[in-house]
Amino acid sequence: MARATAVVLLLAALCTTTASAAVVERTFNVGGMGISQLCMNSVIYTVNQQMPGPTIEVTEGDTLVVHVINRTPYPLSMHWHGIFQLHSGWADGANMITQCPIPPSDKFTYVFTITGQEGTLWWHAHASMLRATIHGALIIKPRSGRYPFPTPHGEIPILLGEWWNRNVDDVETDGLLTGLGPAISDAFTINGSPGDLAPCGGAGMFEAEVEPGKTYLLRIVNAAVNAELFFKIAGHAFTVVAADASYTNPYDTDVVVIAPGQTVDALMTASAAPGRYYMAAHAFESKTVSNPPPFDAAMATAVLRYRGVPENGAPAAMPALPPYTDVVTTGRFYWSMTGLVRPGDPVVPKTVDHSMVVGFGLEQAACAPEQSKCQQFAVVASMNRRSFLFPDEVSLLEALFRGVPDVYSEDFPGSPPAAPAARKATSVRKVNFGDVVEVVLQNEAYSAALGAENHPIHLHGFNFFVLAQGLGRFDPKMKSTYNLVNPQVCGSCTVTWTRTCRWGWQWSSRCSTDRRRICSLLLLGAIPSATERDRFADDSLLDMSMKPKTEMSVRNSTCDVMPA
Ligand SMILES: [Cu+2]
Repeated sequence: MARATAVVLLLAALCTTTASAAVVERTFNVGGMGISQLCMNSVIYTVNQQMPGPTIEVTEGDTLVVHVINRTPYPLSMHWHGIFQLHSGWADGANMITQCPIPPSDKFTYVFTITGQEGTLWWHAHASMLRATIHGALIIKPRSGRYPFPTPHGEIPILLGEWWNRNVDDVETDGLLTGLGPAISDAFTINGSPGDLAPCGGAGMFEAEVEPGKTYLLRIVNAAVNAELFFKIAGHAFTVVAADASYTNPYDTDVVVIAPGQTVDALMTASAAPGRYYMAAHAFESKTVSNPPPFDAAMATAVLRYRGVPENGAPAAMPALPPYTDVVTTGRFYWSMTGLVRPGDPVVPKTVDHSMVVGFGLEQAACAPEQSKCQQFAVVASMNRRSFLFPDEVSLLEALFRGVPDVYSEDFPGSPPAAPAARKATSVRKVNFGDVVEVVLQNEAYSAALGAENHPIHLHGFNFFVLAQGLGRFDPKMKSTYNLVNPQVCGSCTVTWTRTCRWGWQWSSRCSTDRRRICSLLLLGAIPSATERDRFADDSLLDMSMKPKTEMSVRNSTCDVMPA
């Protein structure tokens, strides 16, 4: 009896320190904003006239309600990158995958609960390249109020971005017409500003103030569209503690390598002599060809200033960023990470229901008739020789739940076929709710001229365990080296060459480098069995799609407006 009482008291104590779940409601007005950047006046599209857009901060377990009002000329959706979307697949915000895009002058309300995730994620527009300027951080605090590391004195969000001097939708359209993908960007940005070293300085610069001796949590997001980036701060080192809102074992480094879509949480102690220190980011270029195409060699800068040091004080020290092609530093960073396993955390599934090998890469294809600026060939990305074709009348999720025929085919190959070239298809792999899928991701060089390059692979709505990775071709003997104990958990992992991943069930996996969007997407449809569909029948999953909501625009099963 005494023991039972003690347990009850302990539970009561825990309850008093744990805030109850809240509903966090925000309104996103997506529209034009004038900006002066790189000595040019342009109109870009942003949320609430901010770039980066507003940071959303929630506590694990909260429900987030975001009203998105589209005042741009483009159909778009808003994606909550890395959120599990448990029972709320309709709110994932991937246009034509989980919803029709929100037409211009229309609105849509996203509702979802954030369960079992802590750390840094982000949100972005999901249509054309609009996410270059329509994005922001999504920070999930632990409900207990405690981190698995010493509580930092403060937090510094660092959103790394990519900037074009042209309308980014035009850049994307041009990339489709030439078949070569979008033109390279004109600058990189840190929290929206290229910094004072950009051409025609004075373009603005982010500055963070720190107190000597205090430790800060940097929440770093790569919101660039295409570029993998190195990030450093002069005179300071980091301890990585999380990536993609999954805790890692502490990893000490003085450089962060981060691919589009990824996030890294890193502790940094202000232990240098009081002064002003540059933060800097530039591209990591992974292409293996001897004559690589041009890339954006710009460097973005920001400043870390110690409290009491004048803003225009002594010159800030500059960090030595790794060379653009430094594969050694990149490999060390990506391959050193292991997952922090705490009691109650998901463990690596020991049995596998589906084993797949997915070969992916870029190849040359004939110019399509509509590619009016295409000269010799078009670049196509594929997974198992399937190049994803977006449906144009109904989203995949709606087709699944309404049983709309002929929207997709359930024939995505489980291993690379002998086909000599990629073919366009809306091809999915059917798995059941609760199935465990193991995938060997094999980076391929299909074309000598295009070679191979790193590709970040992102699972919408799901994380995966990274069991092994290496250079060259996957060897089944590697299975004996799988890390089944504390593998890194990723939502957006970079595949340098091969990686083996294992996860529960999921909607889709795609390259999150938008340049390849022309291109490739493997869709693994999580198709619930009849019983599971019954289980879902009364919850918000169906509710969001099928039933009119007064504040939500509701369309019939045909998407009226396609993204450009
Ligand atoms: Cu995502």
